[in-house]
Amino acid sequence: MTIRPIITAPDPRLKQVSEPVASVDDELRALMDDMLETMYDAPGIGLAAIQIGVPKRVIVMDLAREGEPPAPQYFVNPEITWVNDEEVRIYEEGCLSVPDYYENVERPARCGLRFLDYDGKPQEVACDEMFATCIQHEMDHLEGILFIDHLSKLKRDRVLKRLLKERRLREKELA
Ligand code: GNR
Ligand code: NI
Repeated sequence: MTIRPIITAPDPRLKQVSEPVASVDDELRALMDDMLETMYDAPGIGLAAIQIGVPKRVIVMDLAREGEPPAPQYFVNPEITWVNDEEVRIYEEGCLSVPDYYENVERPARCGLRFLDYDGKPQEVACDEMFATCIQHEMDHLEGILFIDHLSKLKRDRVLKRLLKERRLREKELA
């Protein structure tokens, strides 16, 4: 397993729409293993493949709390089958591709999810609470959408400007 670099905004790769996976084979499982290790190292609770530059519809997640045993979850070709628009959940989100920024995002509180698991077996589950928030955040990544795209243009432009400035500084220090 390998920890891979995480791409940060504003990077055009994060705007790509990811492609469906043709088959869940050992090569894909190796990618999912790398994603999980990268996510744990960050640390984060979810990661979409595009965040390490791979435009495939693959997500890993672990919502175990501190002190609980690890609970890795793998989602290949995930599809939201239904959302409950009546009930929303507001959560202060962050993203490994938008470092050091947190803001409230409102999303449907519950949704259904269909996907292939680590073994390529079809699964269907109902999501609520943190699972619902996180899976919708990750599904957005597969469409090239970041959580800051749900905020006002003012807030989005402010954080993107700061990230660009930080990148230029890093590049200058390396030169
Ligand atoms: O680690 C993460 N925490 C988080 C917190 C609130 C809502 C979503 C997330 S996902 C994020 C990791 C990440 O960027 N996944 O794409
Ligand atoms: Ni994210």
